[in-house]
Amino acid sequence: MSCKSSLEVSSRTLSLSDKKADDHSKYLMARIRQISKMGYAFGHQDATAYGMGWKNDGSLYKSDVAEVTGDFPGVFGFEIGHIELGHKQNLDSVNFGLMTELIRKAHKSGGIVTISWHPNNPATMKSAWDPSPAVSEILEGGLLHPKYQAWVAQVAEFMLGLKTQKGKPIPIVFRPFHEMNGNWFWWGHGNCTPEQFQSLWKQTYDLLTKTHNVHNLLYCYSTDVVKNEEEYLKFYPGDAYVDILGMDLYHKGTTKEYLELLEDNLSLLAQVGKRKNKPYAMTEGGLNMVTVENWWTNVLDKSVANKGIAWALFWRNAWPNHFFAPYVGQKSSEDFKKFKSLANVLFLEDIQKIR
Ligand code: BMA
Repeated sequence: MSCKSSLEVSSRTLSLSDKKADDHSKYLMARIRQISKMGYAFGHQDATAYGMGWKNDGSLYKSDVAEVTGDFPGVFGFEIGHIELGHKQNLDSVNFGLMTELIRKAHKSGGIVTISWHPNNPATMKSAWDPSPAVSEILEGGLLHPKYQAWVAQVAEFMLGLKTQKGKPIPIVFRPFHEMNGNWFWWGHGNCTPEQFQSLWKQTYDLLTKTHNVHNLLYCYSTDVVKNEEEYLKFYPGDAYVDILGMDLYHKGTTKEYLELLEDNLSLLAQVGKRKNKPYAMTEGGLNMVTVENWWTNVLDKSVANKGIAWALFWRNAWPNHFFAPYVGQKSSEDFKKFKSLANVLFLEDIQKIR
């Protein structure tokens, strides 16, 4: 006899953008909604793939965050840039086979998995940061449409391959084409029109859901910092194509500026999320090298605690001058432990209970 929680049973009645979304995806959505009622989950990009001074070769399971606090993040971010090229590893040198295994482990332990995608520029084959016009060429009717279809087929194959040991699909929060209101990606502001962006989103969505029958994805729309709601929704493809709303909010200026930025942007995100009845999250963020000792409790939690976000995901611990979560001995690690112990801050052990 299977023993399903009441959350799992009630989740069956949830309606997602993908009308054929599987029950596991609906259950993930129900858990995400529940999380935001209790606090917010801490997330980390590539948490188990590598950290400061180490790289997972397949024989370990650890994370900088767990070394500091004793617990893993509640949300695990992964990145599939270069899957479209058929490469064995992503743009940050994470092997896709290992990634699949780490996603399986994160899911099995009760964590939430979110995947971003920084595809190369399909027109020039340079990186995602090459702003040369490309979107019009990959849309239906464009010269590069067949190539783009093949790219999405690779994404579909990866997503369909995400299964538990028992062969059940693993639900994923998929966050393609993010920060589109900025001008640094080929799908971003100034490099395509909002209408072209919306077509790109819908065509990708249709290819995944209809052509390839991928039904384990929740679709997350996430901008960079915005000035107002109009800017937030400028590229929005429509409620029928989005399940979760997000924003990427990095601390780049002074602390005072970041506090204001969080207040303004997350209040706006909350407003849109509530009106649309969609959960919302800080889909990326952090202070590079966490140079402020009490940043977690005094800057971050202070401003995000009452906003209703489901999670806040911090970017990858890549190099000594590019990391967003503490490691053992790092300046902010004592404060990070305090942060973890706050009742509203949910790490893996807390998330496990939401089921
Ligand atoms: C950026 C940097 C890059 C990385 C990219 C995709 O913010 O971390 O080094 O390649 O994200 O993960």
